[in-house]
Amino acid sequence: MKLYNFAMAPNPKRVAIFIAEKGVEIETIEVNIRAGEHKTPAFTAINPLQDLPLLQLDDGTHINQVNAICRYIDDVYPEPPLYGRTPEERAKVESWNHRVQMEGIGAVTDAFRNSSPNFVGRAIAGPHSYEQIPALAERGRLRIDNFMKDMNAHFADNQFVLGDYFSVVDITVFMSIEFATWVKKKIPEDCTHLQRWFDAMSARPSIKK
Ligand SMILES: N[C@@H](CCC(=O)N[C@@H](CS)C(=O)NCC(=O)O)C(=O)O
Repeated sequence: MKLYNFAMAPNPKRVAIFIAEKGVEIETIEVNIRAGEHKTPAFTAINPLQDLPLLQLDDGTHINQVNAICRYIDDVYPEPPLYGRTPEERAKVESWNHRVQMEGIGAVTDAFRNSSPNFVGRAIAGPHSYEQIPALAERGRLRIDNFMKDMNAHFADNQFVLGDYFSVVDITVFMSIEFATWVKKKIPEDCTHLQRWFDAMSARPSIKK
């Protein structure tokens, strides 16, 4: 297995943390997004979506999308299970992960890509060109505020997103909060439950790594 990676980018980081939580090593190949290496014909041939991360299996199969990659790794390395241990937990992981993908990662992506001068004409990742919409950046910032408030309320009564069970969703929330600093959004001072959870996450070996 090989992981095509761009170590500093938020979506590849989600997979890197997931792999570290599994305690395994997977060979990585850096593809520099800033240098446009993900747009070359060679990379496009293996990932027409021109985004990272991308997993290459030993038989040459390619798997894109963070969640598909993490699910595959969870199947191949089942311990510790990060996608739920029971049908109910698996459903809750799916539900929460979808929600956080939209309300966390999605909100920050909108705020960042619709405002950064580096993403003019590239407001959405992929092979098609999309112009920035400043109103979407503004709405993204509002959604980040609401996401942080909602997660703060959730963590008032929960150690992790799924109660006392650490799952892939905690990684998705963590990277949403980390990525939010790219648009200068920090956990508000009154979000003490979210801050407590974030500090505990930051102390995990997988994240320190
Ligand atoms: N839907 C994809 C999103 C991946 C994505 O947006 N990756 C960014 C890096 S964080 C990327 O490759 N961007 C390429 C670009 O901006 O052209 C997933 O979840 O894997």
